[in-house]
Amino acid sequence: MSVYACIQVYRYEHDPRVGVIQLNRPEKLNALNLQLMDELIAALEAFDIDPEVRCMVLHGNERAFAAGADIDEMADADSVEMLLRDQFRKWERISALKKPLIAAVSGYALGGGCELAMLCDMIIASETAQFGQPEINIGVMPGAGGTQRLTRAIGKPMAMELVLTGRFLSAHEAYRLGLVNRVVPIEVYLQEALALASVIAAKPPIAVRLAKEAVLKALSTPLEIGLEFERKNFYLLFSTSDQKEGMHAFQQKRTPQWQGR
Ligand code: CO8
Repeated sequence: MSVYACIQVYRYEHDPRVGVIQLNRPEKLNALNLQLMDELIAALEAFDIDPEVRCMVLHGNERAFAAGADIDEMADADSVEMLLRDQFRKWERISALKKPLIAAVSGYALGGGCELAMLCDMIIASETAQFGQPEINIGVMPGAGGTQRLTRAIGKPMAMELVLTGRFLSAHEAYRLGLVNRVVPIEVYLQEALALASVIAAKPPIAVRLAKEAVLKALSTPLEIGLEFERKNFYLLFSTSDQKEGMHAFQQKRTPQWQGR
């Protein structure tokens, strides 16, 4: 039995190296309340240190990935209360995860839901997915990374339009703008994300980890520093047995057997 009230945690049946989390407040379109976020972060961090797990998938249900932070928890708060609660700072722990995290998005990914999807490393969208930062319509603005991550993902003019109008992006628009990796029929969006996770789970895990770190570095550093970081990670991999195995297997024309060391 799950120890969590607002999420379901399980392993992909065809590949137990893939850890899966489902947001599970369907009656509230998976609105991200404090308890759900605490549970989600705890479950992600548990997968992140579980040696059997190599990649993670986060999904909601067909109607909603998540329709935002829970408005009921914020509606009557004042600034000092919000400041002291500082609930969105801990969301950044998701961006510190070492293992890749894939969002499988169907239906609404709005406000904090869009911000949560953008905290993931890749997004697989169903044709029904809708992305948006509609906080302007309830008198506020994005507060969990929307102005920063959306702008980096789709560029200033479109991010500005979405944040200032609250308009939703369709899945295909989101794909054209580079926000999502691919758009697939609703019947297969979760399978597609799980299959992608399974491909990554089969790769040498230390190389995956250092490569993920290096790609993320590109978002927060000037090119020169990012290139230096990349080179150091590349050199570091030469002390793994998986580097020897990978290159020798290539030379010997056989499939490599990864040790994760
Ligand atoms: N919070 C709380 N409850 C919600 C939320 C939410 N974000 N979204 C939906 N719900 C609830 C509804 O209240 C409703 O509950 P009930 O049945 O008890 O009345 C239930 O979910 C179903 O929703 P609807 O009846 O509204 O369903 P519709 O199909 O008519 O509409 C929409 C779907 C368009 C998605 C609509 O629900 C909606 O507009 N939701 C709010 C979207 C929104 O504004 N999201 C942004 C929230 S603010 C935010 O995320 C800030 C994040 C950054 C953090 C920084 C804060 C400091």
